[in-house]
Amino acid sequence: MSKGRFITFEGGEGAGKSTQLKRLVAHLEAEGREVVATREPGGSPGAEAIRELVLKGSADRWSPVTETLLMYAARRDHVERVIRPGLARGAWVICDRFADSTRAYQGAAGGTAPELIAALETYILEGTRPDLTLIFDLPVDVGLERAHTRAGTEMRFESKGQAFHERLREGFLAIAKAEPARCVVIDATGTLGAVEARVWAAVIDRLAVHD
Ligand code: Z5A
Repeated sequence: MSKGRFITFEGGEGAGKSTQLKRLVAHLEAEGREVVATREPGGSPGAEAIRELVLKGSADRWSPVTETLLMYAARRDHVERVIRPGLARGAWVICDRFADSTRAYQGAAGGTAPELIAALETYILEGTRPDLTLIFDLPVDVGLERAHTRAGTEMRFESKGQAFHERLREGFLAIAKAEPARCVVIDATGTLGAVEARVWAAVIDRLAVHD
């Protein structure tokens, strides 16, 4: 059985992750791979129930520490029920947001202590880490403009203001700088086709996809 791979898509609002995730899934399925496309918060029934709680309501409904704990409760369920079983049977698991979103949203932008987040990563993930993380980067105003034009997602985080989103962008770029073996920054400006080509090039380069 071929080895499963775990790829996460990260970045600020409206960076194009969801759109590009579908395109990457199509490329991988065309190569004959089993792909599990999933998302956070959510991805399993229990985690989707927590998503309802955490994404709805006013911007200050939850403190950053409470959000961190809710994200990790959801993540543990998702890892146990979807991510680990998928990887164990050799699937490629492609996840729209994962642990780096907690580091960036609740940590860098929200002010939760990095020590708490690091401890949760250690004890809750127990070694389940992405093989590759694509960090979609674009100017905050462009991302928020794009996010406002798309339908069907919750607005709780978008309403947190420009300074929050600037800290978020810096937080994601700092993660990429600290872990260059795992992370690739994807320039998310330009056409859908141009970004898709950057994503595919990164996956081929880092994961030897044709092996
Ligand atoms: N969150 C957290 O705080 N802590 C955590 O640990 C985790 C999550 C896991 C989930 O929201 C929220 O949870 C998220 C962080 C927080 N904050 N918010 N809001 P979500 O699942 O509802 O949404 P999202 O993950 O933030 O994704 P998004 O903002 O909807 O954007 P996206 O997936 O990156 O982009 P998109 O939907 O593919 O594209 C957005 C629009 O831009 C759409 O109309 C596209 O057609 C358009 N688009 C995409 N690419 C392009 C290009 N290249 N050119 C022009 N237009 C484009």
